[in-house]
Amino acid sequence: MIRLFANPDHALQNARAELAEGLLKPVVERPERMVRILTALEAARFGPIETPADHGLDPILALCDPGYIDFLQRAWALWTAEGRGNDALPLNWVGRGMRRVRPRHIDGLLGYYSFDAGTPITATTWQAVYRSAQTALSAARAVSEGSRFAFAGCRPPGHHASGDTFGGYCFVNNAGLAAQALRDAGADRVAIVDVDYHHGNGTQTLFYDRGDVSFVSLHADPAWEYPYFLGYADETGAGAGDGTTLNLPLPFGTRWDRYAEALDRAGRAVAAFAPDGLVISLGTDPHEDDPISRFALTTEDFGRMGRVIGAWDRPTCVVMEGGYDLASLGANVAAFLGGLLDAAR
Ligand code: Q9C
Ligand code: ZN
Repeated sequence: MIRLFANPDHALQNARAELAEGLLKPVVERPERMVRILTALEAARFGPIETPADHGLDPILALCDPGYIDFLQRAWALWTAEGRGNDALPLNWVGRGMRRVRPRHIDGLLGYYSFDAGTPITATTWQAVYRSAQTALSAARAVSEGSRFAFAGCRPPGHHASGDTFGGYCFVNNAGLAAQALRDAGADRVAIVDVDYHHGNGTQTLFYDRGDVSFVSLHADPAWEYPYFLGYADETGAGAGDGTTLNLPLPFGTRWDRYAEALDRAGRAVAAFAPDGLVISLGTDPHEDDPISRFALTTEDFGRMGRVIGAWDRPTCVVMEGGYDLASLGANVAAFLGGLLDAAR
């Protein structure tokens, strides 16, 4: 049995452009993505799509820097106070030799709290982000109340955001909120497995030194792919979290055979950690037709992925991350969830 939740305000994140390849290009993380996912889920008849409950700001503030959350809530007002009406993008960052101070001007704050120029803030971004977070919290609640599976149709996504940094179309780490919610509801250990094409740098950072939440990620080798500055195989955790991070970088062109081997390694790590709950950061951008990615999985492969992960046999909260090929996106998510359910029968 699976419960499904979707962000009713996802369309409020509807930005115009991101800086890419030296140009302002139309954003690829757009509302039509969630329309496609929900249409496919309805067609697959997994069950009703529920409106998430409001769990308030407290769980967000428990995982994130309050100064950062305050910035997200006020960024648009500070931006428009400069006489600007277009979407806000950062343009300046701390370089080597400079100081990691918190500036006062909005342009300084945007750089202080971000790591790329591809993640625009609009008038209604905070509302969309807040409700996306509530969607993940509601799915985690469903799992902790006994549902074997839950799906959080989060938009905007979250896995590139740490507790104080936005980037990669992400602002608040929805998967991290779900993992912490499972912990707070009584799970002693939670594993997060991230199958988005891009490394989940924000999630890794949030839990790097924690022994109670492990992070396992399959992604394109960051030596060649975004986010470039995290996600290498030698990052394995620190302090109490020593050995609880596992990065499995994969080359461009990766197909199911190679992916399945890495997923098997991920499964062995999860089994060894013996978690009481599992959070899956589901990106469908490993699909062969994804416009910004270079893996070669098919829709059928997402079904295989779901069956493998379902066989790990843990209460599982699936949190939506990336995936930008509108034609296959809905089918890929439905195939993955169908695979999970097949494995549990
Ligand atoms: N020309 C997620 O999948 N770089 N984020 C895109 C496109 C940023 C992806 C470059 C990719 C971020 C959640
Ligand atoms: Zn991605």
